[in-house]
Amino acid sequence: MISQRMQNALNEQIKHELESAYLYLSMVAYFRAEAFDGMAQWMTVQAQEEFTHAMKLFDYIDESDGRVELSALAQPPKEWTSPLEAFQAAYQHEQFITEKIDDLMKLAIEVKDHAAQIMLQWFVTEQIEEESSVRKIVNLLARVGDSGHGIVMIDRELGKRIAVPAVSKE
Ligand code: OFO
Repeated sequence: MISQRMQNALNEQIKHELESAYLYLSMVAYFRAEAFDGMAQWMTVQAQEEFTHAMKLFDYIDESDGRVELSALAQPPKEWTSPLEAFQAAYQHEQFITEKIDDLMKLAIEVKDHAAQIMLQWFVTEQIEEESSVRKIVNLLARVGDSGHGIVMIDRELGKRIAVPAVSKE
């Protein structure tokens, strides 16, 4: 059975993952309003992925004989001054999430919860990819600037991202 401390910390992470989804959905609304439909598509898939992260933790707590508790979500920002600023904010957010995952892993080690350590390993690896994919977009946007042909090409490219199947519980 999961310890109370680990359960509380994982419930807190469910909130962070849902807030990630919420933040990225707010970016979808911003990109659509600015007619960057490709970026909106990319962020839609990102938000969907964040929901699967939350559900992975949800299922884990449930299967470990714990109790999921949901908290109120913070309202995300609504406006950014440019696509670059939005993706920079997404990158900073992913760095924040990586810190949270690292804290969870430290706790799992401290309380000798081997099952949680194995489950969290997936998130440790995932965060490398999460940071990397957003960082690459930030770098591209910084290179082309906020207008002109370059940003149209990036928007078109990002629009090719398609949803991946939900993360398996196995
Ligand atoms: Fe973006 O990885 Fe979850 O939050």
